[in-house]
Amino acid sequence: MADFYVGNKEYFPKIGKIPYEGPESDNPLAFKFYDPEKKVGKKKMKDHLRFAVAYWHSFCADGTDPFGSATHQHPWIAGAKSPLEAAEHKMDAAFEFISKLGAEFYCFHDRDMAPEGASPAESEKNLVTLVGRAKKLQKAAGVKLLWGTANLFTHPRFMNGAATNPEFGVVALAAAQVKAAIDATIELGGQGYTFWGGREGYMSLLNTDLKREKEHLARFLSLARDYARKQGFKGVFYIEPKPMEPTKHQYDYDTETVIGFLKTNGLDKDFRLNIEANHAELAGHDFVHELETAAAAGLFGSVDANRGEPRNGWDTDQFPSSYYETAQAMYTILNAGGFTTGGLNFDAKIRRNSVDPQDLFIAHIGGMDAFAVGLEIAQRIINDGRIPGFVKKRYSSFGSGDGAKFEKGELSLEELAAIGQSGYGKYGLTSGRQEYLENLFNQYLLGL
Ligand code: XUL
Ligand code: CO
Repeated sequence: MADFYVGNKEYFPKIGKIPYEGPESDNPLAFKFYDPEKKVGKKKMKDHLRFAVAYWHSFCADGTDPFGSATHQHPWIAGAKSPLEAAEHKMDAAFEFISKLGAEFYCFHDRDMAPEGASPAESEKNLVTLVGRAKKLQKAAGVKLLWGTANLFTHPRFMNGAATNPEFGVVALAAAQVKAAIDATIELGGQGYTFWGGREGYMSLLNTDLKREKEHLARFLSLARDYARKQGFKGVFYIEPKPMEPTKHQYDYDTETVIGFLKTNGLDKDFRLNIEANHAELAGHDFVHELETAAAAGLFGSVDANRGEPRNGWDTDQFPSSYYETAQAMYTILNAGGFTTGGLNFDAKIRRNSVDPQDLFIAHIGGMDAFAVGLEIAQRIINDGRIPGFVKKRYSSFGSGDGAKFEKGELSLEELAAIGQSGYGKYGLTSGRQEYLENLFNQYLLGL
């Protein structure tokens, strides 16, 4: 990828293309571990990891929190004569950033890219205008769209939900927005389309018909799928589970809940899971639990890479930094066959008080390095074979004989019971060796 910026303005003038300098480097604006061309197993690092930059956190969020106003002074906002022009400047800055960082993908919501107009038609026109610009910039910068989505949660009209809104008119307006966002995603060659159910849930059951709302959600997703397929969309649809925030209870609570919902409604052929680390934590799960659960159902798709703050009960969306967590995640992802259409999207934001222009680069560099380390550790575990070998051996009694018959459904409960009685006293006290495996994992973590 070339050093790249458009127009007559460079928005990050003091920063060039981020190089790989290796673990000994003390340059904060260099990768220490992410070496895109390096082969790990059968693929290059960049093809394993498929990094994406999130348009909303990196170019729209301004550090505002419930207690304070904006702290991030985005240079691309100053001097624009209209919201549309501001959106164009923001897009130029976005592609300059993504290109200099060397991420291959990005993700966006319709409203991140183009401002809402005075009518649905005007909003769509704005989006089409910006999509035209994005198409050119994607090509020039060698950047691709991982997935697109519609923001169905910011505007006041969605305060009671979008597809699950009790008013039909709002559901229909949400459809207008999703239709335009699907068109935009197709136009930009998006490999996926994501549904995060921001306000698809409830605040109180006293005013909610839960059964009806869930049926409406299923209907809405089916219609969106049918429309996109009719338009020739070949990519994957993702549902991104989150248990709460902004609603008290969100219908896409966690991976297991979403799997049940997709299968109940015949959506499991087209939809997969986009799993976010911080959302897993809010649901009371480990990130890797959610990944493993999706993989076990054959529905693992993509990742929103970030981390929470274990002592907070909300979505802090911090950049991932724990090698332990990235190694666990990459081990599950590699075992699931790796990414196909999905990737690692940094749904993460720099802190409110990270106000230097280079902070955005440093945050992404750290996140990319953390996953590169995780990938290498995961590959080491697979190559060495002791952990996967242990798990295989642990279940070996199902590999042949009566155990294999049981798995194939060839034993009745009576037969199973008779086998159990004849083996009484022989089985059950085999060590799970968790501490040994944890020690091994720590050795791999240090490259030993
Ligand atoms: C919100 C969240 C969203 C989705 C896209 O918690 O994760 O940014 O990723 O709508
Ligand atoms: Co997300």
